[in-house]
Amino acid sequence: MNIFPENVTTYAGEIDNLFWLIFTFVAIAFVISVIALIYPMIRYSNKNSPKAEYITGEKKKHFKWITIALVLLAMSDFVILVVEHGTWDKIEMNPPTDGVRVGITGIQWNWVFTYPGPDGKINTSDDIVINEMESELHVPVNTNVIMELRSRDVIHNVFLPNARLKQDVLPGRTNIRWVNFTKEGKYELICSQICGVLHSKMRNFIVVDSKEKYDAFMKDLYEKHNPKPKVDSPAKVATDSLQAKVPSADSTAKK
Ligand SMILES: [Cu+2]
Repeated sequence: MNIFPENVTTYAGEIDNLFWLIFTFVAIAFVISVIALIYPMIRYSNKNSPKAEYITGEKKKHFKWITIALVLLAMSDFVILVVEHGTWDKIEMNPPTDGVRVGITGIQWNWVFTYPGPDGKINTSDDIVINEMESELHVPVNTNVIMELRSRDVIHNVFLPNARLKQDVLPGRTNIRWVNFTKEGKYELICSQICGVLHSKMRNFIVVDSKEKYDAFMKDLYEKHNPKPKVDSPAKVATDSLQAKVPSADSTAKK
C-alpha cells in the first residue's frame, strides 16, 4: 500500500520505513487500549452481569499492569530510537558537503530562490536571486543539492513532500539540509507553517533536470543575469534589493 507522494529521493524510503515502524507500535497500543475500554463496558453492562470490582490500583497485583504497559512502551521507544539513529545521522548530523548549493529563503509570501554565481557560494555578491511567486528552482538529478534555508520575516517551513523533507526556517538562522533527487520532474515546495494571510500562496516548485538540461539552464541564467564577483554596485542592482536584506537579517551566515 502506498499512501505517500511518489518517492523521488535517496532517503525518502528510509523516512517511510520509520513511519511504518512507529505506526505499527502506535496501532498495537491503540488496539489494546480500545479493547481494555470496550470489554468492561460490554461485560458489565446489564443487570445479570457480575458486579465489577472497584480497584484503586495501589496493590501490587494491580500495579503490575501499569508497569507492564510502561515497560512495553519504553521498549518500543528504544527500538524506534535505535532504528532511526542511522537515518537521523545521515540526513541531519552528517550531511554531504559536495554537490550543488542553493538558497531557499521564506518571505511573506513567497519562496525566494538563490543560485550561486561563479564562486559556487550562496550569500555572496554574485548570487542570482529569483523572487517570483510560483517560480521554479532548477536542480540536477542524482546530485546532492545542499540547501541553505533561511527566513526573512516570520517562521516558515520548507516542505518537500516527495523528498519527505520538512524543516522550519527561522529569521536570523541558517539551516543546512540536503536532498538527492533520483528522478527528473517537477515537485512541489510548500510552506507548512501558518505564516500569515497569504500562507497558502507559498507554493513553488523544484524542477529536477538531467545534468545536460541543468547545465544549459545555468548557462542561460548566467547569460541573462551576468553575475560578476567582486563588482560592487552594478551587479547588486541585478540581484535586487532583497539580496541586500537577506544577509543582514542573518547573523550566522556572515561568520
Ligand atoms: Cu510561510
